[in-house]
Parts: sequence; C-alpha cells; structure tokens
Amino acid sequence: MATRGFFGRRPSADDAARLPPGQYKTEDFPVLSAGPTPRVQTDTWSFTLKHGPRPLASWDWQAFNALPKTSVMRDIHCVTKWSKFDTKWEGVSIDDLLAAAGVEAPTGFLLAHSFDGYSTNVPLADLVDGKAMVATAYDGRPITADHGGPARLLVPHLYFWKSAKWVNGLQFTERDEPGFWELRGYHIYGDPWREQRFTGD
Ligand SMILES: Nc1nc2c(c(=O)[nH]1)N[C@H]1C(S)=C(S)[C@@H](COP(=O)(O)O)O[C@H]1N2
Ligand SMILES: [Mo]
Repeated sequence: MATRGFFGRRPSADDAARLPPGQYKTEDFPVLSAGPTPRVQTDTWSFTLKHGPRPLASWDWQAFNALPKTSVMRDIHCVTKWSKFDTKWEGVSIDDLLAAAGVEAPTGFLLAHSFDGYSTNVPLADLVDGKAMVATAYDGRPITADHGGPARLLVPHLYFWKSAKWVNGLQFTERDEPGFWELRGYHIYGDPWREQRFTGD
C-alpha cells in the first residue's frame, strides 16, 4: 500500500520548483509564537496607521471590515524550514488600506506592530502592488487566535516571521528599523528565495 510517508520528504519536480532552498513542504499549519496567544477581542480591536508617533488613520473592527476585501492564494515559507502551498486568505490589501487612509506614503519603510508587543519591519515596496494584506480570514473562516486572529499581516513572499499576527498597526519609519526577530539575529529583509534567514545571510 502506498502511503505518503513512503516517499518521505523528497518533493515531486512540481513541488521542488515551488520550494525555496532548504525548505520542505508540509500539509500541517504549525503554530509559532514568541509568547502566549493574546486574547484580542473584536469589540476593543483597532488598527492604526502612523508616521513615527503621529497617527494618520485608525479603524475599529466594524470600519475595518467595511473596507474592500481581497482574496489570495499563496505559498508561505517559515524560517524554521516548513513551507505550505496554496494557503487561502482574505483581507484588506495594503493598497486599499493606504487608499482608505487617503495618505501618500511619507517614507519607504514600515514597522508592523502587534497586540503581543511583537514588531517586524517591511519595506513599503513589499507591502504594496497586491503583495500584502491585513488578513481576517484563512481558508474561508475567521483566523483562529493561535494563527493571529482576528487579524494578521500577510506578506507571503518573505519568510513568515514578517507576517505579524494580532497586528494592530503599521508605522512609517524614517529608516529600515529592525523589529522583534530582526533585533535577535534574523535577517533584516528575509527573502526565502535568497535564503536570508540570519543577519548577514
Ligand atoms: N505578533 C506575532 N506575530 C508573529 C509571531 C509572534 O510571535 N508574534 N511569530 C512569527 C513567526 S516566527 C512565524 S513563523 C509566524 C507563524 O505564524 P503561524 O503561527 O500562523 O504559523 O508568525 C509570525 N508572526
Ligand atoms: Mo518563524
């Protein structure tokens, strides 16, 4: 009897072309968090766009969910070496978020901030033109708390630590400022195709 285990982790040619160097394909969805899962309630939820300390726009859960929604299907890649193909997400694209805020991007760099105190830096160019969203649904359902619900950043073309769970804001910064993991040895940019796992890779 053929089982999936028989082939171990050797990917098919098709899969291999979609796997960045050093990654393996998984069907599970592992949970990776630096700390405990925060309980984020939608009735007190808010999301703020800032330039440095200055708020540019803010949304409560209802206002946020009235913004246009986009659906995407993307492969995701964790620095701990698992990749998951064809993950389905729905949320507000950063393009639509910036348009709703009615602001011209004041700088080319942002930090995403989260309810658990986590942060991660992403250049503006990696968030716009359909590349990223604030996701509120995964696989047709609200994102579960352990995977970052009610809302998480999704930047699927970079290692998954850039996809901040429990996200509550995006902050334009003057320079590319390292976030939580970037201050602790992870690469400042994190391109899986160039295997940018650690500082200096
Ligand atoms: N707020 C927050 N976001 C986070 C993290 C975290 O600890 N806190 N961990 C990051 C890391 S290292 C990874 S690999 C992914 C894991 O997301 P998952 O648990 O949905 O697989 O979330 C990222 N986003
Ligand atoms: Mo990670």
